[in-house]
Amino acid sequence: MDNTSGTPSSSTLPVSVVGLGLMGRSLARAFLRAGHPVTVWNRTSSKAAQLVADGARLAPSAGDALRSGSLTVLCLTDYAAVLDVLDGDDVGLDGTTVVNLTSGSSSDGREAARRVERRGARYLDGAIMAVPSAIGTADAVVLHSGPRSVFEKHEPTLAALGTVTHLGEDPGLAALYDVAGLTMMWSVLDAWLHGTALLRTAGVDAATFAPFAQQIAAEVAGWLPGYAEQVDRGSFPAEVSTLETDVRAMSHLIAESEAAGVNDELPRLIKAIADRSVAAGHGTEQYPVLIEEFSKPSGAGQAESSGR
Ligand code: FVH
Repeated sequence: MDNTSGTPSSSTLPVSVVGLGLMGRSLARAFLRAGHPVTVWNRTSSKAAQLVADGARLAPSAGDALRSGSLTVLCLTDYAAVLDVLDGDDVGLDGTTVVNLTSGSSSDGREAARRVERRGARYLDGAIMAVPSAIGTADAVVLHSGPRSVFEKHEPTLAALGTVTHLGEDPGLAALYDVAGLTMMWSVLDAWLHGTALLRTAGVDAATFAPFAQQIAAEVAGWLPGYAEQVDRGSFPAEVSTLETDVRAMSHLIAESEAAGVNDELPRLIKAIADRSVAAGHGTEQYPVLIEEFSKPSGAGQAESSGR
């Protein structure tokens, strides 16, 4: 940034970090490395020792930390802890900017935004898609949602943490993307582990299966943009195979799992969802038609297919 006007460059803007657990300490370290004056506060002050040795200032209270930064990053266990801190006696928020990187739900994020903005502060909610050691590198993806103008103003500072993105004005979006990413991650890992369990019964080890599994995962990932178009259009013509054909293959998967003596809960769940869709008349359509099953509460789908 041009600094000839006397305007502070982004790296000289003071930043506060409240919450110095494993993640909070990494965030504070990244701001220090980027050249920011950093104020820190933690309920257990001893966790600040190394950061203070590295140049951070330890605030005597959370309120002091919130007054000291051009923005304050919160990274606490959960939203209950966030409210404990923000509702503290000496905490005034008027005119401050709070970036809350604590994990929580979309409603937690929206509620925190309402409370903070009501007290005269600007608020961004966020989600960290990285481990502490990645913070400060491009591999650390940090999602933000809330007013775009607030994000744009602080983006050069937040960029010290990694690859930062703004998802939209709704403060609940960061948490929603976070959990959408988690459902992808655990579903892929569970599928790989189930496949690994099957192959191990024939003496094939996990390392041998892994490259094949990687290839399948990459191929399926390539289908997503086309399938997303079908979902957004709400039209699911069978271009490659019908859901009925997929359901027959699901039966083979269950039978193979039973015969091999491995856990069959995952294929049974997969087939139960597809069976409901076939029963609802979608057997000749393509797989993404299952969005209709995923878009209603679980009980509703089960009740319909059992005639309840
Ligand atoms: N660590 C990670 O890899 C993940 C990556 C993805 C995102 N998470 C989220 O980041 C939040 C913090 O996680 P953390 O790993 O830093 O957690 P801890 O090391 O357990 O630190 C928790 C800090 O919260 C403070 N705290 C808790 N309750 C209160 C409270 N009522 N009042 C004030 N502070 C509170 C705690 O203070 P202390 O116990 O040291 O006194 C720690 O500073 C989290 O949302 C992850 O999901 C990290």
